[in-house]
Amino acid sequence: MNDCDAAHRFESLEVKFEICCFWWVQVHQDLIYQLIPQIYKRVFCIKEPAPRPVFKPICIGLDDAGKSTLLSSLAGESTDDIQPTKGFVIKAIQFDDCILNVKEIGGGDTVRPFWKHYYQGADAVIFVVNSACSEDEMIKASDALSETLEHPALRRLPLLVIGNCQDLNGARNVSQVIWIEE
Ligand SMILES: Nc1nc2c(ncn2[C@@H]2O[C@H](COP(=O)(O)OP(=O)(O)OP(=O)(O)O)[C@@H](O)[C@H]2O)c(=O)[nH]1
Ligand SMILES: [Mg+2]
Repeated sequence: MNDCDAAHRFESLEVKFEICCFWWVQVHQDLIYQLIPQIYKRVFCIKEPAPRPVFKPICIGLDDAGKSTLLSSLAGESTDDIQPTKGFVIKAIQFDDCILNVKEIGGGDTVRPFWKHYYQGADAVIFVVNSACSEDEMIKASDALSETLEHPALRRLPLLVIGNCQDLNGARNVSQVIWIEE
């Protein structure tokens, strides 16, 4: 074999090798895409964050209690253009040690009769009350909460009552908002 033949043979082997590599990359594309981030993390010693538990509380309260405003600010979102909640919305709130997927249910007179349809799957109850509201509104809120807690799906769940609107004149303090009977 002369030099010219050897060079030609070498070139055709090189082409075959490239075709093989190209074919291998095509076939194993998905595997490569999965491996690249893992290799990157190994090389730069990036640890996977520990999985955080996810909780699914419901958030209820009369309309205008400030549920959407509160949840949006906890989620780091703007509170500039919040509209009354029709039906329900789910808001994901990330904490260092857990994630809350909070289901906020609108508190208007026309929505409240339907609250019970949204209780399934809840693992806690957050009740928001406007702590500066009138005495009549406070009684209405108390009645709504008592009725809600009688539902079998919620009876044994942890309860958090939030006295919102503490910046307003006449806002009640914690002991004035706690009216729940044992
Ligand atoms: N001053 C004051 N106003 C608030 C506060 N929280 C909410 N608001 C105002 O109260 C109004 C009603 O707030 P929303 O967050 O829509 O109330 P909501 O409980 O979600 O009402 P629904 O969705 O209709 O049940 C808005 O105009 C808010 O800006 C607060 O802490 N202080
Ligand atoms: Mg709302």
